[in-house]
This record gives sequence, C-alpha cells and structure tokens, in this order.
Amino acid sequence: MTQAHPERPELLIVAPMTPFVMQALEHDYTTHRLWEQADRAAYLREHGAGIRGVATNGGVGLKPEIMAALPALEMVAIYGVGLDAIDLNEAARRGLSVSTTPDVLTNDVADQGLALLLAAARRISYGDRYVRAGQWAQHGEMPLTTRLGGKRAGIVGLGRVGQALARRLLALDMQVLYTDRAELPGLPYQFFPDILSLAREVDVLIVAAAGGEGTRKLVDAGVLAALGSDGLLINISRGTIVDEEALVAALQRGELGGAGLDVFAAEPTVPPALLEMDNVVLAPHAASGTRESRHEMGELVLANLKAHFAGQTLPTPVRLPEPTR
Ligand code: 8YV
Repeated sequence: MTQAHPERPELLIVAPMTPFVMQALEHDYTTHRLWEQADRAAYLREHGAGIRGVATNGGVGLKPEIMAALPALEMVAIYGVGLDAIDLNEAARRGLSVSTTPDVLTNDVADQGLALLLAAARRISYGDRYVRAGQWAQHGEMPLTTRLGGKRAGIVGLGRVGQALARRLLALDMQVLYTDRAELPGLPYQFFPDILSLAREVDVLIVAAAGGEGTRKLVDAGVLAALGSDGLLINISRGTIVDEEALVAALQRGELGGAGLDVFAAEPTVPPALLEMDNVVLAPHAASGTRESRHEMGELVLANLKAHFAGQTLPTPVRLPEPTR
C-alpha cells in the first residue's frame, strides 16, 4: 500500500500494468496491489472499505467477490477491451463507472492474428525448431506447408479487431467471410448468420469475437468438424469461446489441420497435449503486448481514472446495461 493521503483516492490494482502506469498510479492514488497479497480476502477485509477505484486488465477483470468487498467503489478502469470478466449488470446496479482502452490496441491484436495465421499455415515455429535441432542438415527439407493466398478466411466477430484483420487478409489475397450477431452494413465481406455455416465454407476460422456467456464454447466439435482436416483455427480473443477439449481431440485425431492460439480457457494453463503438437502455434495472451499498445492503453487507464475523480466525462466509457434489480 502506498502512503495514504487525503487527496489521493484509494485505488485497488488487481493485476500489474506496464511500469510507467504503475508509477503514475502510485503517484496519484493510494494504491493497493492485490496480486501481491497472499491472503486477498483478508487484505480486502482490512482495506476494502476505503477503496473508490479499481484498475484491472481485460483477462482478470473484477471477480464478483472482490466487487462485493468494495462498498465505496465508484469506478473500474480496465486496461484492455474485454468486458467478459466483470459483471456489468452488477456494475450498473451499483451505479459504477467503467472504462476500457479501445482503438489503441486494435492494429496490434490484428497483427498477432495475422502472425499466428501465417505461422500456423507455414509452420514457422516448427521450421525454427527444425533448423535449431539440426534436422535440416540431417534430413533435408522440412515437410511442405499450405498456401494462404486464394483461400477463404472466416472471421468470427467483425468488430474493430475483426475488421482490421479482414483488411490484412485481403493483402494476402484471401477471400474474407464472417459471422456476427447481425450483418454489418457497408462492408465488402460475405455474411453468414451462424458459425457452423461459415465454418463449412472456409479454410481458416479466426476468432475475434468478445468473450462471455454469449460466446462460451461457440467453436465446438461440430464447428471444428466443419472446418475439417485441412482447416486452421486462430484465436486472438478469449479461450472460453473455443471448446478446448474438442479442439485437442480434433487435432489428435487429425480432424483439424492446425491452430494458432493466443488465448486459452484457463490461462496461464495450456492443455498439455497442445505442447506436443507441431501443427499448433502458441502465444501467451500477448496480442496487445507491444510497448506502444500497452503505453497507450496505460494512458487511457490514467485518463479515465483522472476524469472520474475530477467529476468529468470519461474519455472511453463503457455503456452499461439498464440497471436491473
Ligand atoms: C490484454 C485483453 O492482454 O484487451 C483485452 O481484453 O485481454 C488484452 O488486451 C490485457 O487486458 C492486458 O493484460
């Protein structure tokens, strides 16, 4: 806990952020570093009553029991865009302000999607291991890979990231198709009303939808079967959207061609079977993990908190649902 000061609101930091944000938060607020506490419940019992703000990331969010332990809470600033790890209905019911960091991370997350797609199709990580292990010199060429140009990519969730990815896929001469809750006007990509019919039509399926209950295990065994033994699955949004057991089973049986995954259902745990597979490329939830994105995300966290405690309009607020009782 940093030194309490009457003019510095008390802020609970749930997960660490890039150093410059941490320094600024520690300068402007009386900070409580929850991730460093061995007994978090006891810490919150001791300090929860005075805490007026929370800073957290998209993946960790704010667990209901933590929100409930903060009776004076006013504002939650999310270092990310994901809203799946915070109960927005409860936030609305309590009249909280919530902010995220949209736009600044869009291109970097889309780049990671593109990188994972290229890496999965062209077996970049496998090739790297092949060279390092001396297999090139020993066995000659590595096995042939797959062309992306001319193939069909299906994007699940054509939001900001999905659209940035679509533009990149066009540069690879891929055809772009998508599914979303509804058709989006004015876009040159073919719409499918459901994920299964999209999966039947495409060579690669890229998950860029929001997480949460509405999309839980949306990519199930049926979708993977429709994608088929040459198909690739890329996920840069939330691991919960994919039925991980079904994914492992499909890969083990050769019923899916490969995968490029930045996110997992129970991070940082990764299903051990995936670690053994040469047709799978793994990343540690790092899509927004460039210095530039994290810096700009941090600036937005600081700006939103500052605006809230100055009684001003938030720069990037989340529109909460109508409060329900
Ligand atoms: C970040 C994210 O990795 O935006 C999100 O919801 O999951 C990611 O951008 C995370 O919020 C920072 O740890």
